[in-house]
Amino acid sequence: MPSPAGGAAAAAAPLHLEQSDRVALLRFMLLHRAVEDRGASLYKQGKVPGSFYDGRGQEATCVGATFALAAADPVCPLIRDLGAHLVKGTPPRDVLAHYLGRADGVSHGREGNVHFGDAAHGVVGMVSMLPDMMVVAVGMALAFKLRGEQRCATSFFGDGATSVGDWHEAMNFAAVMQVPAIFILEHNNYAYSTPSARQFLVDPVERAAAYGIPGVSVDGNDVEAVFEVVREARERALSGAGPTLVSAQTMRMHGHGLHDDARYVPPEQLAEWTLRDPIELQSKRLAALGVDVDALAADVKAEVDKATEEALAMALPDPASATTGVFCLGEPIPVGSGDAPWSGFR
Ligand SMILES: Cc1ncc(C[n+]2csc(CCOP(=O)(O)OP(=O)(O)O)c2C)c(N)n1
Repeated sequence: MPSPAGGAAAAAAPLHLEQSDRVALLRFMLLHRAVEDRGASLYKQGKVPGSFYDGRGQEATCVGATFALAAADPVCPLIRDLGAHLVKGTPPRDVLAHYLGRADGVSHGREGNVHFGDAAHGVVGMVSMLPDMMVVAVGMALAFKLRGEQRCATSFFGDGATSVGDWHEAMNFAAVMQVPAIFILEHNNYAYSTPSARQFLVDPVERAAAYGIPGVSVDGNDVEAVFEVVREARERALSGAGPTLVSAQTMRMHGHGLHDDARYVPPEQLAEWTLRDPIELQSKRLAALGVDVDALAADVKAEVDKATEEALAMALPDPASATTGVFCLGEPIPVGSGDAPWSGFR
């Protein structure tokens, strides 16, 4: 049973985070939620084509994990992980322009929803979340190992994805080759309408040992705890000790997408997890340290208001350009031109 936000865990000062880092973690979670809320409202107004997915309630997992990575470490986020894009450096305006299908959005109007990448910032575009990106991350990690580069590759996936064969192949191959990979299981209790109890009897974090991989469980709604376990996993990866499976316990607070009202989720379960809201938890922690969290939230809102206005003013792509920019021609864009926000990298 989760404890209420702002409980005993809030008191412990994190060893590797300065106060500015702790504020940045809250800021990225606020941005994640604000951009998605805005995207959802634009979707309901009919301005966002296709469908719309979000990561409400899971912000701490993608933000905390990505914050622990260097600029040169690529990530493979899923539809729940907008925070990973934001931490890596993709601006909110470009994300909103992407939702709106604008020519200057991240995919230049070529893709919809949250299936986008941003190569310059080290974010790989999603193929499928079941869990093809894990295989892609293992391939990147193997390349880093063969080239002797001090980098690691991170892949996110849900509990449903652990039932697919690719998951087992990726776990096994990554372990055998001891590649510098970090696997982040977003254990959010549902895969579409299938609860975890119908997904597996043995928790995937316990299966990790069978592959020879350390499995670490973490409170996925505690952004600082997620940061710390991923920071350790990265150190392990870079030291040559191979991959880590991090299982972040969290909750999908919305339906699979906006088209899904999630009537199959018991209201008591949502009520229980509402008490563990990751933004509330970090806000209470920082307020206790004297941080003006209301001012921070107002600042984020103003940033998203401005980004929305700018994105709405952008042009749609020229239909004549529909077949250009779909495939990579020429040299791929080098990963990692963004800044890593964690003070530990400065
Ligand atoms: C090969 C394939 N089959 C089905 C889908 C449709 N689909 C997308 S996500 C999803 C459920 C994913 O559940 P989980 O892995 O637990 O992630 P969560 O949505 O909970 O974050 C399904 C069935 C897909 N994208 N790809």
